[in-house]
Amino acid sequence: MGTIRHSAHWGAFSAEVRDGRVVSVEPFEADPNPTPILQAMPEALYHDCRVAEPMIRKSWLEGGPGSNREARGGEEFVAVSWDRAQDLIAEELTRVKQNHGNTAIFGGSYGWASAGRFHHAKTQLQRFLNCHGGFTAQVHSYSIAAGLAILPHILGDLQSLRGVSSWRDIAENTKLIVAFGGVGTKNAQVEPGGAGEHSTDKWLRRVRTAGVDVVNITPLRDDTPDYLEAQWIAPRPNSDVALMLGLAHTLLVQNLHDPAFLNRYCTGFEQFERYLTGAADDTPKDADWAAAITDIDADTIRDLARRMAANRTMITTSYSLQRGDHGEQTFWMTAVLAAMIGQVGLPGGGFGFGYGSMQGQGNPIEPITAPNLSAGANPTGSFIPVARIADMLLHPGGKYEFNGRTRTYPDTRMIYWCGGNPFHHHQDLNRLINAFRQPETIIVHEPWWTATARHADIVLPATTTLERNDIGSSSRDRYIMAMEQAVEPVGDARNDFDIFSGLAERLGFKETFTEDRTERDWLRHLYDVARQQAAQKQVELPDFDTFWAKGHVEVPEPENAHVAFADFRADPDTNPLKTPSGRIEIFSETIDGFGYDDCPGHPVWLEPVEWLGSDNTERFPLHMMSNQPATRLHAQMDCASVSRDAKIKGREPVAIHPTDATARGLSDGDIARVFNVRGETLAGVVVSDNVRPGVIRLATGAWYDPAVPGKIGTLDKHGNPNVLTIDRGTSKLGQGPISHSTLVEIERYEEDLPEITAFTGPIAKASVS
Ligand SMILES: Nc1nc2c(c(=O)[nH]1)N[C@H]1C(S)=C(S)[C@@H](COP(=O)(O)OP(=O)(O)OC[C@H]3O[C@@H](n4cnc5c(=O)[nH]c(N)nc54)[C@H](O)[C@@H]3O)O[C@H]1N2
Ligand SMILES: Nc1nc2c(c(=O)[nH]1)N[C@H]1C(S)=C(S)[C@@H](COP(=O)(O)OP(=O)(O)OC[C@H]3O[C@@H](n4cnc5c(=O)[nH]c(N)nc54)[C@H](O)[C@@H]3O)O[C@H]1N2
Ligand SMILES: [Mo]
Repeated sequence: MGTIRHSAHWGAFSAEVRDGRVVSVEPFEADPNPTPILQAMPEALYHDCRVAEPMIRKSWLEGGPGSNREARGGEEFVAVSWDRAQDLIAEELTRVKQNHGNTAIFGGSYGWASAGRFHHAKTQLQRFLNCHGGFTAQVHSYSIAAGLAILPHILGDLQSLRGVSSWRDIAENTKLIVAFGGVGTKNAQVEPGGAGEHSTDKWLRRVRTAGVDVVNITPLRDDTPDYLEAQWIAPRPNSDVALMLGLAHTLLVQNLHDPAFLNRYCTGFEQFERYLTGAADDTPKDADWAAAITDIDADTIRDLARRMAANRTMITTSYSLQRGDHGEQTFWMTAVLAAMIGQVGLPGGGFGFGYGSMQGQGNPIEPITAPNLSAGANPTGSFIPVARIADMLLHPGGKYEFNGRTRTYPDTRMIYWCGGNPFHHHQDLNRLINAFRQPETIIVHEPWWTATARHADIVLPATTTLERNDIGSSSRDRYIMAMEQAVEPVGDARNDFDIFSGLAERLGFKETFTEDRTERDWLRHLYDVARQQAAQKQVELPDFDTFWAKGHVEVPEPENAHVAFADFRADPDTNPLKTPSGRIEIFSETIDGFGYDDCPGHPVWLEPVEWLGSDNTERFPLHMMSNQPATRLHAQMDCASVSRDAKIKGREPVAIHPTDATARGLSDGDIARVFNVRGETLAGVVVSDNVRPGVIRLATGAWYDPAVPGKIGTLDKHGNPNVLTIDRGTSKLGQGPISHSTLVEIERYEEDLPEITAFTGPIAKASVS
């Protein structure tokens, strides 16, 4: 009996424990706006789909690595002892390293895992694999791969992403927010490492009280909360660069741009101007040109341009815009548009990425370094761009372009995944099933039987965060949270750290891996390091014991508003950007020098591979937005009621405009088949005029639930949009995922509804071993 303090990506909380079981959770008392997602935790903790014991796919166990790989995802598993599982894994790690080298081990393991910074699953895995001689990693993130590639070229660093102007600055100084992709609280429920304080709602309300006007540019009206009373402009999805060009052209021809700013703080406006005016290609990118592409009235575009120039304007662009084809252009053009207005570095002006995409974006905070476990160095240096995993598995030795280099895919023999769910996050899941048939061995640590666990050979039961002690912390949250163990491990689960310690012992590097520290030693150590680093920045943190006894540390909110690029604005000679020119690169000689047709030397409009403006939309006339889910984090907690109560006859809801619904005879509550050439899935219809005509919303995160497990192309019963999305890179520069560029069709599903079987545990369990 008792109460413990803890934290998760969706917020800090306390848990009540009775008779060794968590019975309820309460949000952290200082959190002004906690999320309902939290309430899923007790149910998920004891759900039937927890992995109860180590399990091995039958053919792999009987025939060894590589056996009957086509059966992955559809075959039964055999329970084995921890010792047997660990012996087999140690042997297999040794074999692959000896026969194929460390680059044959894919340990990128992309994924959010849980909030605690010590038991952070991916870091634990990578630290372990580095001790083993290294692995092939993944760089950048599914969130912002295209942005992370382009921003250093044009702005020198990630200030526009990681050091955006604070909400205090916006509330006090901005007059007009132009929000591409909207700015809301749905996505601000979460923060990697946890949020002690969900502050976005508080700041958005202050923005409203201050009388700031908001323009919500998105195909989904509810991306921005009603109380902001925003103007809704709903362009065709993925046409934003054309809209921005139309705005830029209007600024130029109406002499509303700022030549002095462009001259002193930027380089390459001349080249861009020739493109903008049409001097280079006979196509002026004027408001009428933009209107035809975006389906937004030209007068609306001209009017918005005038308002942007006349007011102190903050342009915000959400991460989502660069998760479409040629996503680099959206970020680049955002910066160029802001540069033409000339308010970059002024209070309340300029631009920033990801406001509303994540809780901590714009949160006023002292920049201290959060406690963090080091993964160490990877001796192989081998990596792929994060979202090119299926390409890598299907084309060993294949060549590809990335950020100015021609690179080669390694020959992958083993996948080791710990803390991520590619059958949630990757595009074109039918292609991924095929890719997952290539390596000889796939090992997954998971608390739950996700689709990824079902497609593995060896599945080890990992504890969830409530079954261990940890520290929760994010560089964008003002709190460091103690995370106390609530209960003993459920079933036979073990901490990832303990699993790797056991493997490290078998492989002869236990001391290097553990540094002879226990869990408690590590927490104290990581905290002490963070405390020393904070002291160097004049922020005083209490000692570890005081912190742990109190349950949290609160770092005070800074009094002054933070303005991004203020130093650069004040003196660009003393404080140049870290670009080759020291200025904002409207034209980049570096990028131009790469010679990429899909990412030339200045921002341009490039037609996406699939979008509503293409002349080939007859078969698949609807643009699918597979955005982030309101009721969970990605696929996490999909098994619990908070997420499942929002479903329709067990399927993920799909929102569709009344006109499109009527044309297809669809009504609220129907089950529909959403399909294209890549796959098909069942979803529950919600008719809504918050969705632009021609667009549907099917949020991510419904667990992939194939009608015939393991079969490529089979119907997904549950509403996972990634059976429909395209698996290719944004461009040769960024190679980011393009999930937001997908056309589909939708029709009423008349057949008997198949049962949902995503949450039943392993595909099947064999009793022999
Ligand atoms: N169509 C489409 N697809 C998308 C997106 C989109 O907008 N549209 N968005 C993309 C984005 S931005 C992202 S970030 C990705 C997210 O993709 P992921 O981060 O891979 O998704 P999660 O469901 O959070 O997966 C984390 C997994 O870690 C497991 N886990 C939690 N704690 C532990 C632990 O302590 N140990 C171990 N071993 N495992 C643990 C969880 O059970 C869960 O299965 O999805 C991407 N996919
Ligand atoms: N509740 C919850 N919150 C989350 C997450 C979660 O799983 N659940 N995931 C977190 C993660 S990992 C990330 S990276 C962030 C992602 O943050 P974002 O990338 O901002 O999130 P999305 O929900 O994909 O997209 C936001 C909105 O952008 C709009 N949009 C999409 N494409 C276009 C376009 O081409 N043009 C315009 N104008 N608008 C477009 C869609 O209407 C969509 O609702 O969210 C985080 N927040
Ligand atoms: Mo993300």
